[in-house]
Amino acid sequence: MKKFAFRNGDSIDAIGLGTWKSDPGEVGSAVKAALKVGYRHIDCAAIYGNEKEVGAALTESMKTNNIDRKELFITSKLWNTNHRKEDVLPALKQTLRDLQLEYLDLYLIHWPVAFRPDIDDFPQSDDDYLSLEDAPIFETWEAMLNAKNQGLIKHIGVSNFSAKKLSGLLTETDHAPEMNQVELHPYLQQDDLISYCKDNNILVTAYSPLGSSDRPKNMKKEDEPSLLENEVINSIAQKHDATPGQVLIKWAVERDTIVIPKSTNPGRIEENFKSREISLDQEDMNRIRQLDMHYRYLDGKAMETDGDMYKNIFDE
Ligand code: NDP
Ligand code: 1BO
Repeated sequence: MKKFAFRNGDSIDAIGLGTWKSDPGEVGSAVKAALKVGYRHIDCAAIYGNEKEVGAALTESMKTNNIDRKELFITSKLWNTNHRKEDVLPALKQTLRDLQLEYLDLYLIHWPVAFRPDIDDFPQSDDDYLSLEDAPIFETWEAMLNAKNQGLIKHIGVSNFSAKKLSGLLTETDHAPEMNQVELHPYLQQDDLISYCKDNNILVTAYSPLGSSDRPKNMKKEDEPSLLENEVINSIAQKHDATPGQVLIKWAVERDTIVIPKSTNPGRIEENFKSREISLDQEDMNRIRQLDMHYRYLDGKAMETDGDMYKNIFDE
C-alpha cells in the first residue's frame, strides 16, 4: 500500500474507507469487512451519525484480527456547530468515546463555516450561523492545536478549504494544517489547490472520488454527470481488466492524493482496495486529464447563507 508522510514522518495509507451515508446497521459490517481485507485507514465524522457503530466495529475487529491500535489510522471531523473554542474539546471527546479510542490520528475542521451550537445539524436560516467574528477559524484552530498538545490527536487539518482560506489561516498560525480534505475526481481535478497544498507541505485527501451517487436527494442536482459510467474511464478499465471504480481510485493515488471511497458492500470494499494492484500509464493519465470540467457534486450551497456572512465558500 502506498503511503504518504506527514511532516513529522508519520504515515497515512493512500486508500481509506469513507463512512458518510453508511447507514447504522451497515457501517459496522463495512468497517469489519474493510479491516479484514487489509484497510487500516477509516474516514469518519461526527455528523455522519454512525461513529458509535464504527467504534464498536473497530474494537471488535482489532481483537478478532489481532490488529494493534498503532496500525490503524482513524480520521474524524469537527462539525460546524462546535467551532467556538470552548466547544472543540467536548466535541472531540464525544467522538473519542463513540469511536472507543484514546486518540485520533487525524482531526479535521469539517467546513470553514460555523453554525450556532444549539441547532440540529443543519441551519434553517441565516440566524442559525455564527459569524467569523463570533467564531474565528483561528480560534477553532488554536483549540484543535491544544487538543493535539494534550495527546488526543496526532495530526490536525482542515476540509473544504480553498487556497485563499488556507493562506488566511497560515498567516495567523505557526502550525499549518497537515491535511486538506476536499472533493477531487476527474471532473474536478483542482490542480492549483493541490499545488498550493504541496508547496505548503499540506497533504491532500480526495473525497467523493467515485461521484458520491448515494447522496440524499436534497444534495443532488438533476442530470449529474456520472463518473462511473464515463466512456473514457470505462475504456481504461477494460484495457486493464479492472473496474471503473478501480481506475478512479488508482488515478487519485497516482496524482499523490489520499483517497477515501465509501462502500458498505463487501465486494466493492475489496474491489476498491485492490485498485492498488492496477497500473495506469501516461496515456491513461493524459486521457483522464482531459475530463476536467470543474464539476462539484458537493457545491457547498447547503453551507452558505442567503446574506453575505458565508458566500462563495470555495472562493471561486
Ligand atoms: P464516493 O464517491 O465514495 O461514492 C460512494 C458511492 O459509490 C456509494 O453509492 C457506493 O455504493 C458506490 N460505490 C463504492 N464503490 C463502488 C464501486 N467500486 N463501483 C461502483 N460503485 C461504488 O462518495 P462519498 O461522497 O461517500 O465520498 C467518500 C467519502 O469521503 C465519504 O464517505 C466521507 O468519508 C468523505 N467525504 C468527506 C466530505 C467532507 O466534507 N470532508 C464530503 C464528502 C465525502 P455502495 O456503498 O453500495 O458500494
Ligand atoms: C454535509 C456533507 C458532509 C460530508 O462530509
